[in-house]
Amino acid sequence: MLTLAIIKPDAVQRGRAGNILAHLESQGFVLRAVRMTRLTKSEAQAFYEVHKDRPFYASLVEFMTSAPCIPLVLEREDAVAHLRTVIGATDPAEAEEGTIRKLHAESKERNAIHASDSPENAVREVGFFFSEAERQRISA
Ligand code: FUP
Repeated sequence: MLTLAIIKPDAVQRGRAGNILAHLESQGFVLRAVRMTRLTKSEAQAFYEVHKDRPFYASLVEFMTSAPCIPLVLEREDAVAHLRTVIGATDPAEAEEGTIRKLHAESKERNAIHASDSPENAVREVGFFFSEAERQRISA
């Protein structure tokens, strides 16, 4: 099973990307695709559209467009649920010890990593960042 993660701009800028990739691999995730991209405002707005009426939306979009991020496709048994456990709670103050957000996040907004929250969203989010040709390569 596949899921989508994003190493967010805060973690890239603080030099945590390699550490986070190693953490993911140590938890049994196999890296199937990687990009580095700087989201445009309209891309960030579209990616987080589900939150468009929330008070934090504009700030979240500004943060996600502030520097490059690293979208990843990861494979593992029960990948979506397992990755949510490995990243920890949205707010690092509430995240379990040893989770990626506990180890690397600065705040609820600058929280180091995104992970798809359902199998349906994993499909949507892999499609958001990776082309049809790349998805065919991944599943070949
Ligand atoms: P998560 O699935 O854990 O990334 O969390 P949500 O889908 O609830 O939120 C998406 C992103 O919005 C979070 F990663 C960070 C941001 N956010 C805030 O900045 N403030 C909040 O109060 C809640 C979320």
